[in-house]
Amino acid sequence: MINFNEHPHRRYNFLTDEWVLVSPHRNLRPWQGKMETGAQAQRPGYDPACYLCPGNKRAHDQINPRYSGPFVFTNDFSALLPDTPASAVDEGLIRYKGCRGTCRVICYTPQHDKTLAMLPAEEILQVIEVWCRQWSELSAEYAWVQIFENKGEMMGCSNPHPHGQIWAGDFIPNELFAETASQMKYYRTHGAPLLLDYLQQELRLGVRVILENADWVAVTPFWAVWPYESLVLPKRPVTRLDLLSGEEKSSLADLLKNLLAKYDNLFETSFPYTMGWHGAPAGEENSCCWQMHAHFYPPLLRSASIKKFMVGYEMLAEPQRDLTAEYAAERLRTLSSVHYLDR
Ligand code: H2U
Ligand code: ZN
Repeated sequence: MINFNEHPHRRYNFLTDEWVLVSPHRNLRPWQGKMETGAQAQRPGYDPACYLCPGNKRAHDQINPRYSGPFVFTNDFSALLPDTPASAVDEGLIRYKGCRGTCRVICYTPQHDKTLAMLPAEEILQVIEVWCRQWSELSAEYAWVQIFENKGEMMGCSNPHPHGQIWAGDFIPNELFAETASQMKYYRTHGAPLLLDYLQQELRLGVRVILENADWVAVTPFWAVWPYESLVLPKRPVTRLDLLSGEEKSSLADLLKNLLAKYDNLFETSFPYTMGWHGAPAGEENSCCWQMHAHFYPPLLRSASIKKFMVGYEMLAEPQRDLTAEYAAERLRTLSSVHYLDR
């Protein structure tokens, strides 16, 4: 076997059936320049100009209630609408379908100056409970519910008030289609969920495990694309978010608290990322092949300001990374899980 840390190689992503190019020799040169930390402007606990703060006005003259826990509302600029008429065209190589759906915004807390990483585990648990309820409610009507968060300006987040989004639609998006196909194919030949077998292998090897507790594991996937990417999985077979037990929701809050603190501690900055949940689509017949999970895709590479650009080769050929997944996992594993602002 080649030395992963010295030679360019390609790794296979079993979940999406794609390859990623790893060029670790590009990273062997010593760290140059200082490690910048991300000095961030102090935000007030309440911002009268913030459209997500309690009691404030949003677009279209909607007024937020004076909420005290997580607060969900229908996105005033939804990308999907519930009343789109059914229509489809299939003319030669021109094909389209009308689609229906809805988009919601979830404010995690009324406190404008917090992030999920800075909330106590009990308040992260309230967010998890809302995710589960929203998933159940919207799954009753729509084929796919995507819960996600874009965090930080670097990831295109439009407002620092801690919030995420929920989009539900009457179709299965590409990423889910690929994950379902791979898990189904694996289940048919091995009779076990792909991600549970993968998890067992990672727990045996240990090198890519970032942290774990009684119910959950966070790993840097072997096939990671983003520098400090992670995959969060329950240890027990669970196909969908709304099938988690009360205990699993609490232990998830603890795991997220620790993982997010490690992320913030890495460059002593409020770590940007896109994160989101995947699980068996509602009404999916062969859902036993599915293992629910969260993906964290953070863009930072070397410091609070230097990000990995997914550009030339990545856009035109295939994703490429410099840090090995093992290196990234080890750095995160050895970092404190006490948030640097709480020390
Ligand atoms: P992002 O920061 O991830 O873009 O999420 C903010 C969402 O809030 C965004 O989708 C919505 C935007 O459409 N929004 C409202 O629904 N009402 C507003 O008054 C402003 C922004
Ligand atoms: Zn606010």
